[in-house]
Amino acid sequence: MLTRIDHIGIACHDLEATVAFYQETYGFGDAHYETNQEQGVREAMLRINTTGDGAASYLQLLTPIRDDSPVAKWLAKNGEGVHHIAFGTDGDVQDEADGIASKGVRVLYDAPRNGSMGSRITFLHPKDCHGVLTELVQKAGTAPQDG
Ligand code: MC0
Repeated sequence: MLTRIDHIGIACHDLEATVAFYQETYGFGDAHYETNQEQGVREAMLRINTTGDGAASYLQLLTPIRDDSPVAKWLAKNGEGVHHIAFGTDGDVQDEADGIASKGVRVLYDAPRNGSMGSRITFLHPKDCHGVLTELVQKAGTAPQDG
């Protein structure tokens, strides 16, 4: 089941300046920084709130580390702004993706990949989701291999 907005992904050119904007303007706390080579991004996670399933909701600020990454391509076309929304699962992310695929939505990965803070993630095609690139997230510690 999808239980939360896990994060909203925001593409930006200057990660540090964008983090500073969110901290200074809204008072959000320390950022968790990470580089995801596979996705071609450096990112900062700003926690907004904890959620009823023991997880949390975040803003995810993303800047590309390669010109051929999805975020670089998207930034070149659209400029800075909201890039995707991510829903959190309370169970296995592949099971969730399979259920959604059975409704005719294209799942972009055959198997979950590595996301922020040890999570397992997959994506749904924006053209099948009314123009919204949609990510599914299973937080760290809930996959069979984590137990
Ligand atoms: C592309 N499109 C989007 C979009 N990206 N629409 C809404 N939101 C987006 N973010 C639209 C384009 O405008 C275009 O529409 C059509 O989809 C095809 O896009 P494209 O530019 O030709 O690019 P493709 O087809 O090569 O790739 C699009 C696709 C790709 C969504 C398949 O970006 C992808 O695989 N994304 C998933 C991975 C990802 O985004 N990673 C970055 C975040 P028109 O109408 O012009 O044809 S990594 C992350 O978030 C991790 C670290 C985490 O959360 O832990």
